[in-house]
Amino acid sequence: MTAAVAAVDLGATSGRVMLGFVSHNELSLRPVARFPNTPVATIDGLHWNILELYRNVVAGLGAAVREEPSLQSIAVDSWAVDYALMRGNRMLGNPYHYRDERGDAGVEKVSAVVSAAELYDANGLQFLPFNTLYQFAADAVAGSLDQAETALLIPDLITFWLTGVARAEKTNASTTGLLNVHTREWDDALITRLGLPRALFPELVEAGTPIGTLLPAVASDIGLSSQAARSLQVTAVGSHDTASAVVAVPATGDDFAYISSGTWSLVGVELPSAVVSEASRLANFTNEGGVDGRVRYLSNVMGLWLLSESVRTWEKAGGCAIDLPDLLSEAAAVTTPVAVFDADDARFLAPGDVPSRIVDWCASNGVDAPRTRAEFVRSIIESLAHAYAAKIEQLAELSGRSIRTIHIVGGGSLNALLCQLTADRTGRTVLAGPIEATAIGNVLIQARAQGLVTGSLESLRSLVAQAFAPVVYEPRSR
Ligand code: LFR
Repeated sequence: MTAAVAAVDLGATSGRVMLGFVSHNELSLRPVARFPNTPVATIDGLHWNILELYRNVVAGLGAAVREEPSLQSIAVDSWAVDYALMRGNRMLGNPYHYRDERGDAGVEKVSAVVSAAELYDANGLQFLPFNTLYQFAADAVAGSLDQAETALLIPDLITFWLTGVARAEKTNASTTGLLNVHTREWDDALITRLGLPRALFPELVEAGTPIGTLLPAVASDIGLSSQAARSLQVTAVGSHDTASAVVAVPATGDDFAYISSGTWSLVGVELPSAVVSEASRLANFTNEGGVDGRVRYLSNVMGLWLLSESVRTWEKAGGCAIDLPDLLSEAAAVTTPVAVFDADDARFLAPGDVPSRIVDWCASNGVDAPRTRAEFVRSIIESLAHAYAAKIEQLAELSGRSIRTIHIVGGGSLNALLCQLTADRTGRTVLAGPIEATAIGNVLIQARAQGLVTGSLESLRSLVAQAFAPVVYEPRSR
């Protein structure tokens, strides 16, 4: 029997509500709502417009139950690391965006207490200046933690608003830097050492755990009777979007790497246990928690943010919209060599004029900068493919995994130039798609919790491979 579940997937630039239809041999997806996620800068920094997001989530769920009144389950995933501080039911402030610079003060504070090596031993995470623990340290300095009773990561906050139940789902909790990499429990020793209140951190749950039913007011907002609402479960899935995306990589065997390519590109392999060697720490590879206790051993590459932020800059300057497919075709037609810059340079993290920063990078590295928009785009895509290739070699070496194929999932899998250049620069076959891997991973873990499908991640992945055949890119000789 095919049944329907709803995935709420909040990305850094847009959100969506998707219906997923699943049985033991069928999987399909239907979008019911898409909405922009536009951050807001105020005098105290860069914030998520969380209430607007929630309003869109509720409206999207309303559309979902109108289309599928027998909906069985709902689950939420989003980008990682960011959170709201709560006192009882009250949100104490608007959540900050991870691209806000306040984390930098937190980095200094944390490093004065715990060395980078000790931290990696405890949490196994790559250094990113916005990891939650640095944001907490900045909050502590600002006195913002004084009134707080609980901290809820974004998907946990939305789930709390839907159900009234406050939990911390483990895949996303692993990105806080406060979960122990080996036990996958809150690291009490580290939390105490950092002077953070232990009570801030809710009970942990695994992906696949039922969380609760909708609050009566929410049920009525989405147009469900309270009786119908009783048979609709809100479920925890891999609530870190990347964890859900990795669930839906249509791979067979284990000699593959994945690139979850969206605002960020997460380049990694899935492992049974963490790699916390000194070489891994120095290479800044992370051990994030995956669904079913797997380890997402990966590295963040700056990603298509470089392109979207460039387009935003040009559109602002020109006052008119840019046709991205046209620009990508022009970039594909560029035949002159273009600069390959370090996509991970810290200067590209904050919102702003990325093309000028590329010119700066080229000037400080003695390289000719791109001149036309097509050249900039080509330079960005060549630089991303170059970064992917370097990370894939490091991954193979640090993890001991042999990597035969590379799965690109997420929005970037639609970018033929990026997929082909990745095949060329890595010398490996690239299998592109599905585009909506995150929503699919979210749907599948709900479906498994509902008993609609059974089995390991491998059997879920074979369902994905059947339903969404990837596009193949073979490496061209250079
Ligand atoms: C991707 C992602 C990455 C995380 C970054 C910030 O959407 O979740 O995995 O490092 O956003 O949260």
